[in-house]
Amino acid sequence: MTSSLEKLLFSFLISIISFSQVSCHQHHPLDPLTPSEFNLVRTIVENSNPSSTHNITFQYVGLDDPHKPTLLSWLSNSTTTKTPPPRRAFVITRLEKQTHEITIDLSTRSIVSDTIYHGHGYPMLTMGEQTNASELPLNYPPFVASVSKRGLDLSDVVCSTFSVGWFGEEKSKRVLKILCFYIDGTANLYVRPLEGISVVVDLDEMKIVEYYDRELVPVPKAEGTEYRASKQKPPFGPRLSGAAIMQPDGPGFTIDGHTVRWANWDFHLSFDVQAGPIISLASIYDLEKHKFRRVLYRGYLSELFVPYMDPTEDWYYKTFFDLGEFGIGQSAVPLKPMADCPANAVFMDGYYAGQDGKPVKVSNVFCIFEQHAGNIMWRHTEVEIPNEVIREVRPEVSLVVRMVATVGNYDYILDWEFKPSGSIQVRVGLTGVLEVRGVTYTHKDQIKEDVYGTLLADNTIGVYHDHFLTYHLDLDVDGDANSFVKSNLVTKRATDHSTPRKSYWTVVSETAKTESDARIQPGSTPADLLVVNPNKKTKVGNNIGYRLIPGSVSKSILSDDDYPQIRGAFTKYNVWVTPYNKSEKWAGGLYTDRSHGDDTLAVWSLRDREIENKDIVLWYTVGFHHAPCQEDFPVMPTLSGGFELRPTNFFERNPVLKTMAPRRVHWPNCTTKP
Ligand SMILES: *[C@@H]1O[C@H](CO)[C@@H](O)[C@H](O)[C@H]1NC(C)=O
Ligand SMILES: *[C@@H]1O[C@H](CO)[C@@H](O)[C@H](O)[C@H]1NC(C)=O
Ligand SMILES: *[C@@H]1O[C@H](CO)[C@@H](O)[C@H](O)[C@H]1NC(C)=O
Ligand SMILES: *[C@@H]1O[C@H](CO)[C@@H](O)[C@H](O)[C@H]1NC(C)=O
Ligand SMILES: *[C@@H]1O[C@H](CO)[C@@H](O)[C@H](O)[C@H]1NC(C)=O
Ligand SMILES: [Cu+2]
Repeated sequence: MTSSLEKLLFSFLISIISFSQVSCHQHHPLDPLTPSEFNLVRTIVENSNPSSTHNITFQYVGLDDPHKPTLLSWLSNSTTTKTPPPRRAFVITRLEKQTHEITIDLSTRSIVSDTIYHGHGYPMLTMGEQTNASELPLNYPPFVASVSKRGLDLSDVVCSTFSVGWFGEEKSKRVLKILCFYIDGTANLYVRPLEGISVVVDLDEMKIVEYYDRELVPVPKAEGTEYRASKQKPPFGPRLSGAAIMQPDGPGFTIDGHTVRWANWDFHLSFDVQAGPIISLASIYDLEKHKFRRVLYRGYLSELFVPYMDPTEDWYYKTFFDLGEFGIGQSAVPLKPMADCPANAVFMDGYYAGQDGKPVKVSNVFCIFEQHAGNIMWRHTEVEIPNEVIREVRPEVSLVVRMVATVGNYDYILDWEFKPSGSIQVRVGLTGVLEVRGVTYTHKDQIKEDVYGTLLADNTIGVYHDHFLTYHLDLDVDGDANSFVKSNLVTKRATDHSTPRKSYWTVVSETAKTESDARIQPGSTPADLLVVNPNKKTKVGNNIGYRLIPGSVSKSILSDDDYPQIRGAFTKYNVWVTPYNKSEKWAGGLYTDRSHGDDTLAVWSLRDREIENKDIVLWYTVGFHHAPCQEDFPVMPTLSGGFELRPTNFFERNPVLKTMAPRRVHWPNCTTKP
C-alpha cells in the first residue's frame, strides 16, 4: 500500500507525536489509548524482546484504568492537584506459545510488570490470526478435493473462524475451527454453509491439524438469500415516508475530548477493543442541590454468550463468547451516516492495536445524537377545574450513544440512552444473518427427528440459540458506598373484617448482606431491585437510590454441568452484585477462549463477600432465547431488548418538572418533491 520510505516517515512522525502527547498531560485518565500511545506500547514491548520482535502478537492492548479510589480522589482534587494518576497500558501478548501479561507505565515509558499466565484459557483472538487461519483451507489439498467432490467452484468459497469452546479436556490447545461457505450468486454466505466439513487450525503453529469431511449435504441454494437492495426484484414496498431532523443551533451536547455533556448529564465515553463503548463517571445535575451527583462510575458490556443448541458432532462446540473470544470493540463497524444514525448525529472514531501492535482505526465507531422519538416526557390534562382546561405536555428528548458490532454473521446494536429524568436506558438490537445448518429437508413434514432448529427455507435450518449480554454496572449512587435492596411485593390477606377487601400487596424491603443474597432471577417473585446509598436520605427520609428495571429476562436453561454452561455460569441468574474489585472486569473471565469456567462472575460470587454499604457492582444480563422463524431469513429484522436504570427517591421530586421544552424549529422555505 505504501512504500517502505513512507512507512518509515510515518513511524517517525508517530514517534514525534507520541512525545508531545504523552508528556503534556491533557488526557482524562480514563481516555482510551491514542494511536501514538499504541505505538509507544508496541515499541516498548518489542524493545524488551529484541530477538523475537516479529514473533510477538498483540492480543489485547488497552488502558489499565487507574485504581478507583485514586481516580476519585484526583477528580475531587483536580483543581488543586496537578498530577493525574499514572497512565498505564495493559497488554496481553503471545510469544513462543506463552501468554504474557504486561503492564506499561506510559509516562515513564517503562514496563511495570511482565508475567506469564499459566492458567486455563487464551486471550482474545486477533483479526489478523483469524484472517490467516481462515485462508488455510483454500490451499489445503483435502479441502480442495472436498470442494470439487461437491461440484463447487473453489473461487466462490470463503471461510470463517469459530472458537471451539472447552469440553472437559485437561489441557486445551490454542485451536480454532474453520467453516466454509459458498458465495456463488449471493452476498449472504452464512446461509450457504458447506456442511459436514470441519477444519481445525492450531493457531500457535498456524496450520491445519485436523480435517474431516463427514457427509455430503446440499449447499442451500442462493435464490432468496440476497439482502442487498440493488439485487432485489420487484415487487417492492411499502415506501416509507421521509422526515428530516433540523437542529439549526447545532447539537445540544458538547464533546470535550471524551467527555460528553448534555442537558443535565455529564459522562465520559471510551472505546475498548474488547468491551466496545465504556461509559464512566456519569453524573446528573440536580437543579435543587445545585450540583452534579454521581450515578454510574463505569458501565459496559462485559460478556456476550451465544450458545447454540445443536449437540451433534459438527455443531456441539458452537458456544461463543463474543466479547472474550472475538472482542466487541474489535468487531465494531463504521456507522453509516443517515442510516445507522440520524442526520443530527455526531461521530467519533475509535482505535485498537492490531496483532502487530500498530493502531487500527475504526472510523465512526460511535455516534451520539439527540433522539426526538415523538415520545412524551410527562403530561397532564386537567378538566375538573371549572371554566378552565389545563394541558401541560413535555415532549421527550434523550441522548443516545450507539455502536454496532458485527460478529461474523450477527449484528449487535448497542445503545446507551440518557434521559433528562435521570433514567439510563440500555438497549441492544439483534439483527444480521442467522447461523444456519445445511440439511437435506425441503419441507417440515419430511422431518421426523429433532433437528435443533426451524426449517427456514429449502435445506436450511435456523439453529436454536441464546444471546446473553452481561453488563457490568458499577453504580455509585451519590457516592461509592451503596447497598442492594430487594423491595419485595408481598400479598397480604385482609383478615380483620374492617375492610371488604380480601387482599392487598405491600412492600417489604430486604438489604442484601452478602453476594448470595443478590443472585436474582427477576420476575420469579415480584420485587423492585434497587441500588441505594444507605448513608443518604431524601428530606422525607427515603433512601436515595436507583432502580433496575429489567427488560427481557431470559436466563440460561442449559444444565449446570454442561461445559458451555460451566464457562457461562454467570447467565444462571440475570442479576448479581459483587463488591468492587478492579480485576473482576470480565464476567466470562480474562482468558475466555477455551476457558474452563474457573474465572467467571459465578465463581467470584461464591466467595459470598459482604456487599452492604460497600462499593458494589451490579451485573445484569439481557437474555434472548432465539428459536428462529422464517421472518429472520435471509436477514433478520432487529429484535430489541434492554433494561433501565431509573432514579428512585434519588431526587426530591420530579427532576424534569422545570425542564424547558425544546425550542420550536422553523422550517426553512424549501419544498421536497415525492
Ligand atoms: C519466530 O518463530 C519461528 C517459527 O515459530 C521460528 O522459526 C523463529 O526462530 C522465531 N524467530 C525468533 C526471532 O524468535
Ligand atoms: C485531596 O488530595 C489530598 C492529598 O493528595 C488527599 O489527602 C485528600 O484525601 C484528597 N481529597 C479528597 C476529597 O479526595
Ligand atoms: C498472518 O499473515 C501475515 C502475512 O503473511 C503475517 O505477516 C503475519 O505474521 C501472520 N500472522 C500470524 C499470527 O501468523
Ligand atoms: C479481586 O479479584 C481477584 C479475582 O477474583 C481475586 O483474586 C482477588 O483476591 C480479589 N481481591 C480482593 C481484595 O478481594
Ligand atoms: C420564507 O418565507 C417567508 C414567507 O414567505 C419569508 O418571509 C421569508 O423571508 C422566507 N425565508 C427565507 C430564508 O427564504
Ligand atoms: Cu439470535
